[in-house]
Amino acid sequence: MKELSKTVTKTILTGIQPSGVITLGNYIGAIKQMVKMQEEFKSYIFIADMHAITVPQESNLLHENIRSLVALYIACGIDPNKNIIFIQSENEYHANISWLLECNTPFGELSRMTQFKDKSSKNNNFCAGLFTYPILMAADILAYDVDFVPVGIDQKQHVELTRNIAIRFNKKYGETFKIPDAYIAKEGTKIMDLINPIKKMSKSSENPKGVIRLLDNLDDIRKKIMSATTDSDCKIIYDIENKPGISNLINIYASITGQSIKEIENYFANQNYGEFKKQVADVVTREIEGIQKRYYAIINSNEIDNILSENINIVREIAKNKFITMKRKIGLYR
Ligand code: ATP
Ligand code: LTN
Repeated sequence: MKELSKTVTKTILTGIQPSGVITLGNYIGAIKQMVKMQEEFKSYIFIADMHAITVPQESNLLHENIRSLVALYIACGIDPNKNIIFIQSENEYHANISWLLECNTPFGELSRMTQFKDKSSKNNNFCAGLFTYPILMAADILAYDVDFVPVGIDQKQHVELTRNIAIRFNKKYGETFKIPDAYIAKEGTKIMDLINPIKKMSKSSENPKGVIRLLDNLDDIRKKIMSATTDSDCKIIYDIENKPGISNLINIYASITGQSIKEIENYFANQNYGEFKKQVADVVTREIEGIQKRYYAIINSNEIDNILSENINIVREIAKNKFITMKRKIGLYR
C-alpha cells in the first residue's frame, strides 16, 4: 500500500468528468476545495471518464481530455503524494460492482433523478447509460468505503441514492458498505457564465465567451472578463438578484484572493466597472498563468504515467476485494 505523506483517519472520494477542459467554475467550486481537503483526509480523486461517455464524445478529444485533466489536477495543487489520483475506466471493478448494484436498485428510484430528467429532455436519443449513471457513481463511492463525497449541490441527489443503495444492500446481504455523506461546498462558490450570469459557468456550454477554461490563452481570458455582462448602475456591490454580473465578478475575485465580499466592496467603492474588471482580470490571469506553467511542464512528462500506473494497482486491489465480497454475499460463486 502506498504511504501517503500524512496521517489521517477519514476518507474522501470525488471525480470530475473529462467532458471538456475544466473551467474557472470547476477550479473555484471543486478543485480548490479538494486542495484544502487533501491536508485533512485520505483522498481518492479520479477522472470520471466512463461517466463522460453517457453523452456523445469525440474519441480523440476524450482521450486528450483524460490525460489533460490529470495534469490539470496536479497543476492546480492536487498533490500526488497526498491523493490517490486515478482514471476510472482503468479500474474495471467499478463497472463490475455497478452491475451488481444495478440489479439491487429499484427502477422507480432511479427514475426520480433530476439530472437524468434534465439531460434526457435535451436529447431524446440518449443512451441507457445516462439513466444508470448514478449507479456507476454509487459503485465509484461504495468500492472504497469512504466517509465523505465532496460534490456540487447538483450531485447531492446521487449521493443520497448511493446511501439508499448501500443501506438496502447491507440490510439484505449483511454489512458490506460504509454509508457515505455528501460534502457540499458552501454557497457563494458557484461561478456563473460571464455573458449570461444567471446560468452556471459550465464545461459543456455552447458560448465560449461566457466560459473561462484553464487552458485558454491569457489574453483571451482577459478579453472575456473585460466584456463580461454587467449593468448600468456603476456600483460595485454584491447583489445577486439585481446585479448578477457584478456579483459573479466579486465572487471570482473573492475566491481567488481570499478577501471577503465586504473588503472587496470597500476597496472598489470609488472605482468604475472598467477598473474593477481590469483588476479581476489581473488576479484571474495571474492565477491561471501559474497553473498553465505547471501544466505544460508535466503534461508530456513520465510523471503522470508513473503516478497513474502506481495508483491503478492500489485502487484495483481495493475495488476487487469489494467486488469479491459482494459476489459471495449475492451467491455468485462456485
Ligand atoms: P458539464 O458541463 O460537463 O456538466 P460542469 O462544468 O458543469 O460540467 P461538472 O463536471 O458537473 O461540471 O462538475 C465538476 C465539479 O465542479 C462539481 O463538483 C461541480 O459542483 C463543480 N462545478 C461545476 N461548475 C461549477 C461552477 N460554475 N461553479 C462552481 N462549481 C462548479
Ligand atoms: N457525477 C459527478 C462525477 C462523478 C463523481 C463520482 C463525483 C462520478 N463519480 C463519484 C463524486 C463521486 C459529476 O458530474 N460531477
